[in-house]
Amino acid sequence: FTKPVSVPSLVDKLDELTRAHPQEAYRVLIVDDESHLAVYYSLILQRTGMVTQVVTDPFDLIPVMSEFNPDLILMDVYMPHCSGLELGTVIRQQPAYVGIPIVFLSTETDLNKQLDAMNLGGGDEFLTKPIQPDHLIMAVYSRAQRARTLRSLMATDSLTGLLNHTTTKEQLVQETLRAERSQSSLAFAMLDLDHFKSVNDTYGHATGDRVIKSLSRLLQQRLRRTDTIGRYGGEEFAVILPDTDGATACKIMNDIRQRFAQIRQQSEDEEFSATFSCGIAVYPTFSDVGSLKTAADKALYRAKHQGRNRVVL
Ligand code: GH3
Ligand code: MG
Ligand code: MG
Ligand code: MG
Repeated sequence: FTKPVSVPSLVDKLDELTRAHPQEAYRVLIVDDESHLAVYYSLILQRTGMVTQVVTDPFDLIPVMSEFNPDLILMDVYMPHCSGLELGTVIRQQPAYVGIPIVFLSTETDLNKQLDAMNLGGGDEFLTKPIQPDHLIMAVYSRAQRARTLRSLMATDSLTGLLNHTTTKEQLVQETLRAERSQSSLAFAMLDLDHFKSVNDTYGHATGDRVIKSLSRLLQQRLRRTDTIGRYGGEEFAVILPDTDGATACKIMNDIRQRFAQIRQQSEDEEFSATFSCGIAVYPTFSDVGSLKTAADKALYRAKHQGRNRVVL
């Protein structure tokens, strides 16, 4: 550091940031066989508003990972039975964990061993004990922040900022499980812009893109925070409405359909309107993700067949 960081002010600043967005607090998994050290690091990070979990037995790591869902792993190198290097290798073998930063923290000062930890153990950084609290905070914070940003870029579609196809599908799996657990209903809607080929042919691809964005904005305005909106394909969207029955979902989507048809879309030299068709399927009428998707798709096909610009359940 050329400019020393003052710990109290850094802690206050980060704590303030997390207080404003508590659900966005970084989650740090601390792996160290010496529990007093693990607790010490944990307290330092918690003071900045981060959420931590301590693992002192390396064999607990993998089960805890899937439950805790960490943004970053802070890991000791020398532990009984299993080294941090071996654990790092195991973590990196799981596709879901490839992007999680691993920061090693050890008394090891031999550079070659440190490099091994990064090369073989999949580590992103090697810090040495004892560590200054401000150094620990910054190393963890900056890596967790970058990992979050990358993760959210990978989950979203660049034109609209909506969830992309893969993430929308994952979300449908999660929401269906949640509906099952809470014995509630869930509506899944598929939307497809009508005669979009001719919109592109008549007004150009850039205008077509603006129509896609206008539907994405309208969906974001009209739906609840707890609803999921995804760009499912080029001019196709998927919407997940938790705790919603078929009749309510139809009402909501019909309202959006009418509002969308009224938007004056702008091309270079004229105004026009665009419409979409929508097919809806409801859980538990269709009780697994596969049949929900097929049923929504079939309903969408019927909406197209019956003349477009309509919602079919
Ligand atoms: P239908 O009412 O039956 O859905 O007719 P359609 O013309 O919309 O049907 P189809 O699904 O065959 O065509 C979709 C068109 O949407 C084809 C493609 O050129 C256009 N499209 C797909 N993705 C994008 C995109 O990102 N931007 C633009 N501008 N056009 C897109
Ligand atoms: Mg140790
Ligand atoms: Mg289509
Ligand atoms: Mg279409």
